[in-house]
Amino acid sequence: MSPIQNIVILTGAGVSAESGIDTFRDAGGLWEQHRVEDVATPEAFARDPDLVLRFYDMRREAIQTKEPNAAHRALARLDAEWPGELLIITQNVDDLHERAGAKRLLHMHGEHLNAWCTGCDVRSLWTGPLLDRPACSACGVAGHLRPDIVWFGEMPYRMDEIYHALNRADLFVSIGTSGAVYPAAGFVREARAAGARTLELNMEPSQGSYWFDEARHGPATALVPAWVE
Ligand code: BJW
Repeated sequence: MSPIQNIVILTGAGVSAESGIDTFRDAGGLWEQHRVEDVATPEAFARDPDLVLRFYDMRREAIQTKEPNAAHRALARLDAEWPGELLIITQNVDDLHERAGAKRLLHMHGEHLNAWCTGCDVRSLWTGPLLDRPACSACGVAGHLRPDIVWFGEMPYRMDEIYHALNRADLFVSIGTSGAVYPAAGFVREARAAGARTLELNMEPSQGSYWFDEARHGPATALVPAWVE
């Protein structure tokens, strides 16, 4: 087997669970408390913007009280020390990877701490509430800001970069994701087809566990540091 040089890591809500951020599909997760179609689609936002903005204002406020955990820190250490190519693709919209120090990081489903002005198409840092329809800091016009989150039916970000990295990967590692949401759920097959070894680190077998060469099950704060060492 040739030595590993290029690593692609996909992370999901399970990596932030032990920081106190709810996952989506676990018992007690966000989708048990809210109907996806009420809060995470462009149609929901068009139908009831107040409901959607209130949901995201609440989550934006909550993540600012959370801290990175041992899994985020281990990945940041790997990022700092790995001499080859490495890309952390996160589906998470929190900022815990970057607060732990990760640099080679890409948010494919957007970021809680960004607002997107659909008037001028500028995305900017936004830590306060959006419900009171503030003005965009770029164009100054009020009423066009929405959470910079990729909702169902919308195109995830930076897909060209992602597929480029997957096609160069020698090792693909999926951490804390259920494998229920596409296109992320298909990355393991893409990387495999390009010849990568594939590893899953998750609390339980994911929906796509069949596609992994190896799977380790347990909490991310134990599995990820142990894998990185
Ligand atoms: C632990 C742990 C611990 C717990 N330690 N582990 C039919 C077939 C195929 C596709 C489709 C279809 N119909 C529609 C689609 C497309 C759709 C889709 O996939 N739907 C499925 C539901 C079927 N996808 C889209 O619409 C996407 N866009 C798209 O496809 O565009 C077209 C396109 C085509 C081709 C190429 C490119 C584009 C957009 C998807 C947007 C997803 N957005 C969300 C919501 C954001 C809003 C918000 O944050 O409020 O993103 S959905 C939600 O799910 C969020 C997450 O990023 C995403 C993934 O969830 P994740 O991270 O896996 O969390 P969970 O909760 O599911 O799993 C957690 C896991 O962790 C579990 O396994 C636990 O066991 C584990 N865990 N604690 C380790 N301590």
